[in-house]
Amino acid sequence: MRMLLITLYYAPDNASLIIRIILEELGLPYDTVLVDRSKQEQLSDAYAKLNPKRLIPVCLINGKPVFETAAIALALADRHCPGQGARLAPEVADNARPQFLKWLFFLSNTLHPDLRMLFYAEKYVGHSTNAIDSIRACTRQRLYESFAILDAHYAGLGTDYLQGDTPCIVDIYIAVCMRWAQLYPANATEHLKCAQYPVLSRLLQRLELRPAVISACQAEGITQQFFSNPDYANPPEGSAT
Ligand SMILES: N[C@@H](CCC(=O)N[C@@H](CS)C(=O)NCC(=O)O)C(=O)O
Repeated sequence: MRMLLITLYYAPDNASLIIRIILEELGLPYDTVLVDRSKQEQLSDAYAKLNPKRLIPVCLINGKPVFETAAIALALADRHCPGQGARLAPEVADNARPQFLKWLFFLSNTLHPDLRMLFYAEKYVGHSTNAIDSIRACTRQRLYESFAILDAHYAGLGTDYLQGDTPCIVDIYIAVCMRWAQLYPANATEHLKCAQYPVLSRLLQRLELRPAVISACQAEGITQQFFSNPDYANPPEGSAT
């Protein structure tokens, strides 16, 4: 298969972390470009040429910008080479593919947008404290329900990972979302408690032992236990928010 030239535009502990873990798991060579959020570089005109919504991540794949985390994740996972790195998505003709896509789209269309509403409430309802508190309270309940749906689904699988004994991009996406839900927004009085989702907790604990996950998290200043008992990133460059 033709070689991919990959450049990941990232900020530490942002959605780009999902992509960095996937790249490490796939064993693909890649470059990174820091988008420094302390300087709001994601809002620059140069960045808008890569992603008109000015969101992180963007991944240049053979020189063309791809945005939307799930699209990047799937595009990369589908280019897996047998015998090299982990297989992170069932093949198109695999009977497991529809179920896999269902959960991937659930994450990108339902759970991840709810996280955004929690973290960036002011972008949805303006700056009134009451409105922010109110949307955060509703969104938190929806998120807890989504994690409970995932926990119940994984409980019925009989395997730690969605597809069996090895992880796929859905498992990785869930783990990073659960990490954030336990930490952000940093000034919130309430955060998700991992222990309330025992099956997902096991998934996170298993994932955080993987060398690819360790090297991706360490590169962004994220220390153990990355997902199951997380702490804020202390990155060597840039900032998470
Ligand atoms: N739908 C987008 C959401 C990405 C997203 O929310 N990125 C956050 C960082 S994790 C961001 O760019 N925040 C900066 C901002 O909203 O200005 C995706 O899946 O890639």
